[in-house]
Amino acid sequence: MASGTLYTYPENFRAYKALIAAQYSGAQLKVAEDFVFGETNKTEKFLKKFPLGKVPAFESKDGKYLTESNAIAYYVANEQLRGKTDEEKAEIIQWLSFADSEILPSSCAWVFPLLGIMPYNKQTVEHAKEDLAKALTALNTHLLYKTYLVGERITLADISVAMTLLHLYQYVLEPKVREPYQNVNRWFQTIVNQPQAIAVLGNFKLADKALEYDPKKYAQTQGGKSKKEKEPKEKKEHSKKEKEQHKKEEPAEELDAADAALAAEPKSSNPFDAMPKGTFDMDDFKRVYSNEDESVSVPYFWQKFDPEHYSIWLGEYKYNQELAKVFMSCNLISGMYQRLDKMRKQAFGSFCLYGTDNDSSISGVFIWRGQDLAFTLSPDWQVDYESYTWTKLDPKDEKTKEIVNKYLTWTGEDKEGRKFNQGKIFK
Ligand SMILES: N[C@@H](CCC(=O)N[C@@H](CS)C(=O)NCC(=O)O)C(=O)O
Repeated sequence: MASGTLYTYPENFRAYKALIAAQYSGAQLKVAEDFVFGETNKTEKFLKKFPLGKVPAFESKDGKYLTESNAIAYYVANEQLRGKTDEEKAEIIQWLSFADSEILPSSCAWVFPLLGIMPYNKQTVEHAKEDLAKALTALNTHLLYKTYLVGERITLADISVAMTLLHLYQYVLEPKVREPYQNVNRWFQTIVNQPQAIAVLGNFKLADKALEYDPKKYAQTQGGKSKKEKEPKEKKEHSKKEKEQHKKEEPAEELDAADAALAAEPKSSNPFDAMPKGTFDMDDFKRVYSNEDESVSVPYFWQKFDPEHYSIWLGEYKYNQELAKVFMSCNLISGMYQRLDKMRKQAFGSFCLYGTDNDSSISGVFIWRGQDLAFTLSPDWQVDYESYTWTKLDPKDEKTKEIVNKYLTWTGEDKEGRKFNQGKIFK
């Protein structure tokens, strides 16, 4: 009988496959106690055994190494779980592949933005929901007259598919959304309520209400990092323990899914390109602003600004009372700038932090081509904008001049009289 050590972080749905399989087979599967995700799996010792540094990873008692959650689950399973006939075995492989290719990418694309570990993109999420509806409908039809996916007893097919659906049932498949999939719901509950599954998962609770997208969550977890930077990010509200693990590093599969989802987005041209150019030369102004003193660049801006083709917007952060450390607030600004990267060519911004730790505010101005709120032009630009109040300023109004000049020169105070602390330029 298989016995050995499983390396994983807590509550990893992939590791659950092997842990549940071991409950059926009686395999001695010990979870490595001192494993720290993002540290242990990056050590030379670990990489020597498992070159990709991914988990779950398995080390047998007699020194054999195995990766890939499905393979580990197979190894620790018994005959019942692996299927008895060639036909059953083939069907089980079919369902394992179905879970990995028809469910997992869409589940990640839907759930991860809600957990704040991937940017929200309406199109991508809608696409994922459509794909999942197809997969769940197929599954529902298959389960119409069947208790289990393959044969008459639980197999690895049930365990793997159910574990791949875990996040969906946990976070988004609220009663109304799961209603069309009654057979899948019944089957899923049968699987997660088996004593062998309860021993691993505890009592699993289906979502009462779908998680809602919170733009602040992603903005705060990302700080100044770009979408594709593979650096530690905080994850979600699972359990405290898991949160600690995830603070150390984001699972690559999540990043891979994030990248896959991003790659699936249609490549759109820059929405500013379709707008008339006007006479204001953004690059020229940026050059002057960077190289000259503000006593030169600010008058230069007003002299050159073309109000017919460009607009000025005041942005005021809505959640100032939640701002804590100054450096974290500055991260919010630079994070927003990074996520707006594609706007750079036709936009300029200056945002400032006023006040000190635990008593501060963020506000600033953007100037861009066109007369509308630019963030609505591209789903890529919508991560942060709902966290701010945006007011279009009238370029002819003297008050606008005062406001813009304050942000261009990084002087003055906020509405509550907090002093200027730091500023960041978007150019
Ligand atoms: N296909 C693999 C995926 C494993 C995987 O992506 N694991 C993630 C965590 S769930 C990981 O260890 N990432 C760490 C890294 O890439 O550095 C499986 O099913 O086991």
